[in-house]
Amino acid sequence: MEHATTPIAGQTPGTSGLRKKTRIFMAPHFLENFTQSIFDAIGGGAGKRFVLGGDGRFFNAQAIQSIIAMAQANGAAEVIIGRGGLLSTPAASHLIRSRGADGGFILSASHNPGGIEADFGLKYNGANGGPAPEAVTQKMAATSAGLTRYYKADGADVDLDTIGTTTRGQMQITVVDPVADYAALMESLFDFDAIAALFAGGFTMCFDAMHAVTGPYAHAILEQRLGARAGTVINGTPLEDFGGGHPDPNPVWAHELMARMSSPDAPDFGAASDGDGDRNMIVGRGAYVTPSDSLAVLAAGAHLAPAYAGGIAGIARSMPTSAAADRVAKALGVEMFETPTGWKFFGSLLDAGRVTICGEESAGTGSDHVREKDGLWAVLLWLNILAVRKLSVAELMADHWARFGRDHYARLDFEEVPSEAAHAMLADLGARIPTLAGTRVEGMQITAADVFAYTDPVDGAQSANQGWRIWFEGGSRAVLRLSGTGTQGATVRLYLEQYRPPDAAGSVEAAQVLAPLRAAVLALCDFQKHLGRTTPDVTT
Ligand code: VG1
Ligand code: CO
Repeated sequence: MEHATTPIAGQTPGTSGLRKKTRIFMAPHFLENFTQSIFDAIGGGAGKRFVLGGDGRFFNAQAIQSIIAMAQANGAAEVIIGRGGLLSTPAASHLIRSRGADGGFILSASHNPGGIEADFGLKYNGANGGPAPEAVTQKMAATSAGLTRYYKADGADVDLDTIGTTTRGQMQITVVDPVADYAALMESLFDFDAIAALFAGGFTMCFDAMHAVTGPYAHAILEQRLGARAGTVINGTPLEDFGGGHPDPNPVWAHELMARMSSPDAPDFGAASDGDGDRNMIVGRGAYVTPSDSLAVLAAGAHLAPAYAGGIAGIARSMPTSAAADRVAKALGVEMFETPTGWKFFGSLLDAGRVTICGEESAGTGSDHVREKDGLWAVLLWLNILAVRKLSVAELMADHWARFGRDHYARLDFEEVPSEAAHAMLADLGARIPTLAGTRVEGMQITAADVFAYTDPVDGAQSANQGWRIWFEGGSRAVLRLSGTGTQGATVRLYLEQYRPPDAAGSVEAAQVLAPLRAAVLALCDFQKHLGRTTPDVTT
């Protein structure tokens, strides 16, 4: 049961758990070492109850069998597993909370592609259902660096396909329907009658599950419970390699959905979710909604859904997310928080009841119903708002901008660039940050610049170096940071935004509004010199 091992380099969790190439996770002792580091970092597994599931990508089932055997050998009392080893990230968060578990292991590399040559990941969520806070992930990394043994029971694989309870040594194994509890939670939050009436009235929708975990959830909730016509959900069967695609819901990777939404017979409403079901993309007929705007629209309209009828306590957004939600918070007279990137930073605010709605520019929105972002939740809140307001997506957006003005926004991703080049470029920028205010670049005046640091307002935890921010005359802002979810080289993210008040809002394209800002930042950082290019791989 006790196996000797040696530390394996590179076991430091990033923005959302540990992500590596699948073959690395499959290498001898790699998964075991990191899993044992988690058990050690949380004070052991003895007597504890854990939720366990993943997004169904290649190696999911095998990894689950290993973690079951390790939970048993670490003395756990129970593991609660989604049938077939499947659980979306928000459904896992809900199960941890509703079953009073001590924590949960979620196997996913989220929006990264899956397969033996692609990516795998493992994240640990605590008893509140949310991602382990930084202090705990730092402990996991430190433990992994000195690990000399792990505990793993021998024995045959557990049957993951039959709902019910069995035992292994001291440990109970409970296999549950991955969808049922989650669907019931959604029904408790939203006006399902109003949404069902919308569909019965001829409203059409296309939901692209991108061959990932949300397929079974979307079929059950949208088609079976709410009466959306059969065929509403496309790519609805989870595949180990997500059909060879990136399960990343943005206009680039969800091109099948985007093509449908701009075709002459486009449905009224389109949506997509990512590998593990925590992200969402919203698109109307010919009208893509940026995630930052979606957060603002959901916060402004949440009171139209039964769960939020009493109003919201506050809103939190990650720092690179646009200020659109800030305008809503101001209008509602509620608190607004700006946190570092990653859902773990919302947990303390949600637990303390300071905020109800949270979101990120990367297509993540959620509320206090779980402690993760939640793709289908966002889709259902959109449907609930549309059902009450009886507007199209384009009309709802026009209405929102007429009231609040518009935060034109773009994120440019420079992917898989050499790590040294990315670090050199940002070190160079970092060195100049203190002296940038008052200088001009490409004809634009810089008004302020800093390195974002965060102190959690609830528990005082501090996080430094969370991205570089530069403000320009006219109120535009640029943010640069390095991705913490990639598995190869470095990815530089450049976020651009420019506000235009209601009287100036209108049909101007974001790309046009942001062009001078984009040129200024590319020149300021000298992307050409450092990265050899000024064209991003993906713009969202
Ligand atoms: C990205 C996004 C971030 C998100 C994270 C996890 O991180 O930018 O907003 O929280 O992915 O999303 P990074 O460090 O690569 O920018 V996912 O759907 O795990 O789940
Ligand atoms: Co995800």
